[in-house]
Amino acid sequence: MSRTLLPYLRLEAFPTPFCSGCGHGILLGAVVRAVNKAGLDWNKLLFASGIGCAAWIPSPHFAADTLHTLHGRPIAFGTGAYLANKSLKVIVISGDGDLSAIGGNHLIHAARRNLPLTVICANNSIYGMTGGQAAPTTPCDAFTQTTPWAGGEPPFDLCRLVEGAGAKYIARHTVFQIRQLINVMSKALVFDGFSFIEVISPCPTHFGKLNAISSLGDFRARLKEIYIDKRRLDKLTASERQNKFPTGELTAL
Ligand SMILES: Cc1ncc(C[n+]2csc(CCOP(=O)(O)OP(=O)(O)O)c2C)c(N)n1
Ligand SMILES: [Mg+2]
Repeated sequence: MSRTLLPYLRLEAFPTPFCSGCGHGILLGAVVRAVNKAGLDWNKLLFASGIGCAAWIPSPHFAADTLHTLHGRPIAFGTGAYLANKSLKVIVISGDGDLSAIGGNHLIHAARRNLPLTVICANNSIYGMTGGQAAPTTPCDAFTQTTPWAGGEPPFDLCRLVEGAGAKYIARHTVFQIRQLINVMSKALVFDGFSFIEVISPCPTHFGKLNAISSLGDFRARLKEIYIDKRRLDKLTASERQNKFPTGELTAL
């Protein structure tokens, strides 16, 4: 992190609680860079998160106002804060479980109502903090603590979910695509209306261990197979596109 960005971090909160190889730390750095790139005033930001590993990204690490709330409820808290003070820029950062399982209704209705929030979903395909249970984002063939037989249920495509609900700025990247990720996040942060960024983040401790992905290099290779630039994906046949997800700026209306 460059010296000019250090004032935006609470240095006494480091090192982060994230496991070795977890993508959430990369996302933490990317958010700081994206806020800086977007030219936002840190004194007018409110970061809201729920409960989970991802919810620790803003709080306690960012030197801004942060609300570390209840599981599934960061959008509700963020909406209330915005209504009380419309000069705030509210940025929700939370996990896939938090935002699409227990908090799934808040997510789709925030998109439908075009609330002026930026929601950044750290999707590690699992409930990380509670020990690796299946989430609505867990691929069918993945093993988890609660699906030891794999062959589970089909996952949500979170970007299509919020698109269907009416979101007008939607993008997805993995934490391995750091420049692209910072770029779309900085655009989302100044978008006039609801914006949604899905960030694919590896969880070596639970997802990796249960699915025999032993190194970060293996994670990267696996994610490269699944998350493909939307222009490249569009050229594949329907059967080749199965179980693959587009990356990039997916909707910008
Ligand atoms: C009402 C309620 N239900 C369940 C929990 C337990 N719980 C805490 S975090 C979590 C899941 C976290 O998964 P995710 O949001 O994907 O974040 P990650 O840890 O994977 O980053 C659950 C089920 C809780 N704290 N509160
Ligand atoms: Mg998760």
